[in-house]
Amino acid sequence: MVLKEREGNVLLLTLNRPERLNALTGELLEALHEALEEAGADPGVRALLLTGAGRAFSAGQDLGEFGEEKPDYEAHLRRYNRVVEAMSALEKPLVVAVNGPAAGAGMSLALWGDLRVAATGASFTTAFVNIGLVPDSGMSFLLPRLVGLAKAQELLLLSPRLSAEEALALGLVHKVVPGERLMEEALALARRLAEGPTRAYGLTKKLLLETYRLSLPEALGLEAILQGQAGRTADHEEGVRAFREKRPPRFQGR
Ligand code: LHQ
Repeated sequence: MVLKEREGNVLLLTLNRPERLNALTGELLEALHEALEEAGADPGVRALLLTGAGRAFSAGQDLGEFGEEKPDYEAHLRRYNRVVEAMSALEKPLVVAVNGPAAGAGMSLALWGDLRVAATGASFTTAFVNIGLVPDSGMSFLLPRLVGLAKAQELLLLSPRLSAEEALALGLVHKVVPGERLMEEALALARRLAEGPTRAYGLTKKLLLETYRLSLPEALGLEAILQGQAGRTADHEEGVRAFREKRPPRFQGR
């Protein structure tokens, strides 16, 4: 369901139901959650890369999963929320390589990447209203923060299918590359991040999430607390030493 490959300090995770456009099932979400938790606890993993097998990134919830036995969606969403919480709480950078269509909760998962690279043929559609549902998997939280309220209203109420270039113009992705170069580019980015100051990345992610709901004095206070933590890392010492010695830093992720 989820392929795991290690490349040095980078963990590559691949959603692997290509025959169903990597549509999300309870089983796949469990596997993804487990992989994220494992990666979070493994000091050898310093960056992650998430992509989809085959021609899609993910079509969102597998609409064929439930049949007649449709579960209560509120309960079912706990599986999604565990994944989103694991992605957002991951104290390591997560690159997402959007290789094809990303729809519904599949688009939400793509957006939870800290850096998002798309193939030219990729597309994004919120899809929820098409089947009479509300945004989930953090989409209602993240989308207005990424693109602003007005654009989020449009994307959620009308569900247009955005091309990779349109997604780039909106800031939904950071870079668009030809499909055949997607994994090479995304891996290069993940490798670069895997050589960086892991603790500072983790704390930066935390700040960017937390400060949205804080007042300015609270945000300044949290910055000071987390800067205190970053200031006690070996990587900070190494960064300053390397700067003084006019050489590139050798960060250890500590
Ligand atoms: C699919 C799917 C799919 C099954 C394409 N499932 N088969 C959370 C909790 C609780 C409840 C519900 O929801 C959620 C969160 C959500 O994610 S809700 C949103 C669910 N996703 C969608 O509504 C997306 C539906 N799919 C699409 O909009 C398109 O298929 C996309 C944009 C993903 C891809 O478009 P195309 O590249 O044009 O492919 P296609 O539409 O021709 O689909 C290919 C096949 O895949 C087709 O089957 P077939 O047997 O005709 O070849 C589709 O039926 C199947 N498929 N999405 N989510």
